[in-house]
Amino acid sequence: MKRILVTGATGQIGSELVPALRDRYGSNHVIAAGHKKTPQQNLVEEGLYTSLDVTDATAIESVVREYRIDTIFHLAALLSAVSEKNPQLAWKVNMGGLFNVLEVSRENNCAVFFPSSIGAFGPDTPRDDTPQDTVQHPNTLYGICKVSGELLCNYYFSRFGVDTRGVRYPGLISYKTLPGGGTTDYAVEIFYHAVQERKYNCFLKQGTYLDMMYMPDAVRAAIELMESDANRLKHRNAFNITAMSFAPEELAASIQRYIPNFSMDYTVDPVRQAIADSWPRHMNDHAAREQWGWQPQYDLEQMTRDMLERLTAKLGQSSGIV
Ligand code: VAH
Repeated sequence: MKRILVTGATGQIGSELVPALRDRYGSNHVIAAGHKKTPQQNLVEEGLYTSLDVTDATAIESVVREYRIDTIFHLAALLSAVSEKNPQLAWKVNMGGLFNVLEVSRENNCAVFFPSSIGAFGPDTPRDDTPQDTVQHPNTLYGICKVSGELLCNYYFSRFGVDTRGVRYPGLISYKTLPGGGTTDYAVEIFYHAVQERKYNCFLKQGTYLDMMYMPDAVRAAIELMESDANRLKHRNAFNITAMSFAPEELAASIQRYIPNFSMDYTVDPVRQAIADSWPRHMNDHAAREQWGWQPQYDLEQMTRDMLERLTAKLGQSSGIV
């Protein structure tokens, strides 16, 4: 039975991956680790939680040895917009943390899941039907960390035999945690504002197409990739995966089908607009589908309805959903 460590467990992916892993492998086999001293209650009440600074290699090694970890989902990182505000800290956490995890994994025979991103591509990457293998010249610190992370994970596999695997996540949408400083945060914020105020001021302009995915699909992808047959993997770090591609006005129209009086206007954030404009509009994820059976289950309409229903309940609002 796997013994799993999840770093960044209090973040957007971690807060949903940990419960899914605990359901699958048993609560006592999944250690949630975060930099926060006061994590979400469920992470503590439903299993083991430890605070962990991923820039401290000794601390990581101590947790891995204490709990006899054999698999690490390494999610701890600063997101794109936050990283542009503090690139030095972002490099220290994103690359220093990953290097520490890979070194501890090399010494303790752990498999490693690394979440790359559409941010690993840059302005000269083909933006439509973006190939699995293509030009990667990101011009954000976040993207430089992601493409460097992909290369480092591939190196630890080929040089040391560490079982590293990863995906290039699109923008992720979830209702359990608030956005954490990313460029795709609008696609989460919009739902909170739709349910509470029936209006939203979007920081990306109309026509800004980006790949997106609902969190249940993202969590399932991480688990399925780590459980897949290693012999079928021609790629490892990292697989393009996506579920949908939409622009802000299309998401707003989807919400209006359930909340007719919802309205949206725009105040463009030049920093996040520039980041979004350097990313693909839609990736080709054939390699993931062929090599480990990737298949999304949520499209825009299914995600919108589920998000609105769950946020209405979470926020205790009057439904307003037709
Ligand atoms: C961000 N949500 O916006 C993250 C993600 C593809 C975007 O990496 O930074």
